[in-house]
Amino acid sequence: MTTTLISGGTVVSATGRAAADVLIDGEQVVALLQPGSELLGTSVAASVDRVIDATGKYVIPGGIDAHTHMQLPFGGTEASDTFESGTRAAAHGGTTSIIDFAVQTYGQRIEDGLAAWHEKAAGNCAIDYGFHQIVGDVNEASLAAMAKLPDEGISSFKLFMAYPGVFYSDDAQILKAMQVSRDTGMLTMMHAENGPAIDVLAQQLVDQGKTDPYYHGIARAWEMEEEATHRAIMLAKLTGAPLYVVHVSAKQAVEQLAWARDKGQNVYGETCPQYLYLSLEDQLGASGPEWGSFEGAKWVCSTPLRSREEGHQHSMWQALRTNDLQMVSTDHCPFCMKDQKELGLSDFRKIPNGIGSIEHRMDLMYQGVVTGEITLERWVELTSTTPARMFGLYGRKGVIQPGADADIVVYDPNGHTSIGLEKTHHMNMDYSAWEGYEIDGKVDTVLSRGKVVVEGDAYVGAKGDGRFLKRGLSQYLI
Ligand code: DUC
Ligand code: ZN
Ligand code: ZN
Ligand code: ZN
Repeated sequence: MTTTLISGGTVVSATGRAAADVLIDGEQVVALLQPGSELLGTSVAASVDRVIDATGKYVIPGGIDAHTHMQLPFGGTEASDTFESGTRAAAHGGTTSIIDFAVQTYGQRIEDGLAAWHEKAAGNCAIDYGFHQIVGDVNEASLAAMAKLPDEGISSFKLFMAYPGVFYSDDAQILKAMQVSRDTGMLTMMHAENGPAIDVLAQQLVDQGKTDPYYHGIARAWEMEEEATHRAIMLAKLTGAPLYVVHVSAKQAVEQLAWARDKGQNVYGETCPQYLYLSLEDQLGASGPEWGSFEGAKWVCSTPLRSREEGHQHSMWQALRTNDLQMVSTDHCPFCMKDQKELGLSDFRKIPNGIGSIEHRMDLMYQGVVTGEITLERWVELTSTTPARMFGLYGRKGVIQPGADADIVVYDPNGHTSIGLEKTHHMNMDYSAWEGYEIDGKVDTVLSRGKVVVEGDAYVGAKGDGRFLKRGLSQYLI
């Protein structure tokens, strides 16, 4: 087996940092050593197969993006990244594991939806991958199938309070699914927006001729997120289910989560880079030579971008510091403008919802370290360690310690990353939602289970390197 030493760097964990060399044997970390250590009179560096020089750089556990949608069927089209292109872009950006959402559509058996997802991913991924299960049709057969998912290594499922007629669950269905969550220890993940009310508001806007992308965010008012978050919390309280609210963007939704946590409830939340950096005002002002005011379609996602004037972005950063929100995922759900987003040219409701960010999450969050929003350790915690613990991967992933998979990123704080379609973009999209963003840092080297997959700007891994991750129950359960 190949032995590797990552030498001279600063190893950063969720709880601290130290100068240390990381010794890897095959796929796993075997030791953290004093810099320049010797073994039986010989330097370790001289006795390994390969040395990666990390002098002046950070050595961190590889990023875990716990919310992605490769090849998701949505609005009559399909998310444009395949498991192959999406996981390769992830690797470029320092993410070494994803948890994607297997989909059960309405009328489909969960077993069949899951099998189809395995088929899409198997043999195609650049990095390790796990699944959550979207339950799009809560019925008696689904409830029975859900209870067996932990045996398959799937320890979380997602329900939607939005998208009536597509993925939507009503309160009765949510209650029953949450009882399965309570009984099995599976985490209930919730898309918390009041879909039926949003659909009425959206119809009224369209009837008034307000069809531009901007109105997507007006219809999906923060009150709809706050209300649904509260309802999800109360149903979780009643049933005793552990709850994880996805893509939180409204400060009022965070207040609901903080309130429930203060009362001792097992409730967690994630936000995404778009809710930290981008705003509804940016979307309103967006206009370009090719798409005019339809330019705003690039940032149509749900939950939507929120008003900066109302202070949502500020509140999301704050919640990441105070641990009212525990992690950052991307909700990577890319669509091209051509042929995909443009389906909604005359009606914002027909724009497929989603933003592609999988490649930039580690960089965008590192920029929060540079600007003083979060500490270096919190960066690692939000992007790797907590995702591992939350979704039953910790020990193998999310930490650099003996026995852990050698999923490691060497990150250069003196490097620079210019984000843009013509620059560092590897996602299968014809635009970047992050065009022009400048990051004071750069992914230098990425290892996935001991194998170097990214070196500088070059991808040196292979399709099929990534394996399916059977996950245990959340290590946050009490
Ligand atoms: N939100 C998105 O933006 N895309 C896919 C599904 C979702 O909930
Ligand atoms: Zn969602
Ligand atoms: Zn999603
Ligand atoms: Zn790159």
